[in-house]
Amino acid sequence: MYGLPEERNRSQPAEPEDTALRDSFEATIAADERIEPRDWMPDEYRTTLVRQIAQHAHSEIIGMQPEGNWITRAPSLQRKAILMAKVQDEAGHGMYLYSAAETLGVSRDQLVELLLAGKQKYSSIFNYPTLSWADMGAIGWLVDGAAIMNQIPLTRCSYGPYARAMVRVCKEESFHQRQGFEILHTLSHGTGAQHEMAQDAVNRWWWPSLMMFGPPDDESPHTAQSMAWKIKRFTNDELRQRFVDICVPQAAVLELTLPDPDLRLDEPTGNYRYGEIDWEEFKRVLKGDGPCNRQRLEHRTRAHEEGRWVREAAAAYAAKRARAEERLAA
Ligand code: BYC
Repeated sequence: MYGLPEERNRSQPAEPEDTALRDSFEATIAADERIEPRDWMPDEYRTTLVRQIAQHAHSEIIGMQPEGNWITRAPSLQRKAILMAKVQDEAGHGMYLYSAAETLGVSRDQLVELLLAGKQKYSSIFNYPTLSWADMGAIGWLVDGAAIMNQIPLTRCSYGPYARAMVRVCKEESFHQRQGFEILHTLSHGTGAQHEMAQDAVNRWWWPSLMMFGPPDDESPHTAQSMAWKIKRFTNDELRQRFVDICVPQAAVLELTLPDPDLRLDEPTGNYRYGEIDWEEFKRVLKGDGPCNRQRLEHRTRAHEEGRWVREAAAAYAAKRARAEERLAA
């Protein structure tokens, strides 16, 4: 569907400063049209997209672990089937995203290597443990809810393949968010112990969910340029605020409390003001020192090694079929 990186590199000018190409790129962005893989783009635009899309893809794949942990312990067959489907969806999202990144001239293998070497990030949220079944509800409601808030604007991202991948991802995330809400609703309206379990999960996932949106705007090195390129449509703080505003009434329906004594409605703006986020914790998790960082990467590395024979067998089979087709065509 898309040009191979080698092909595209040949068609690109040796001099990226070529003003006509740069002007055409800027005009496309200004007109709110899409940049496509064969179009000329500044190196920094390409690098930013690879960084963000790769981090996003890795998050989907590493994000399978906290929930995968509960598949064998789901409280009913129906819950188990739903959770399995959700975790499989995350794998699918990872695949669309690696494919979108490949249109920028990097291979999935390269990106996976960078992840396993600790040279590319994945979302901070997946470095927290899932301690009870209620965590499946809190992840769906809060983590998938935050993900949708961040990803819906990405369907309007200036880079075509990323924007298109986001359309389907968002539809599936929306189902994930509702299933999480439903799990929490069932628990919070169940026995006293179940209500307590739901509240405990929300207490643990609330603050890390707010961190998912990234550092505050005045400490976010990439936001200004990504907004100018229309990769990001809203800043980290804008999306975080929208998320808080949506969650407050939903928490009331769930009959659960958000663990923030400073949360209050600011009448003039209609926004909920929230307390101080522990940015030191966020930085620690990003540096690899969160509760589950080591475990997540070790698990991913092991799964990658154990899956090597499958990748080799699939490649050998594809080569064999290609040879057979060549023979038939000759
Ligand atoms: N965690 O200048 P900033 C899901 C990094 S998965 C880790 O604001 P940017 C799901 C950032 O990369 C959904 N790192 O950056 C799956 C940058 O790093 P560098 C995951 C973070 O890119 C399974 C540095 O901090 N969603 O839904 O403008 C089960 C400075 O930040 C985080 C996405 O990936 C973080 N939370 O904005 C359930 C969305 N925040 O420069 C659910 C796509 C920031 O050192 N990504 N950093 O490399 C984005 O929208 C943007 O990249 C961000 C950050 C808003 C996250």
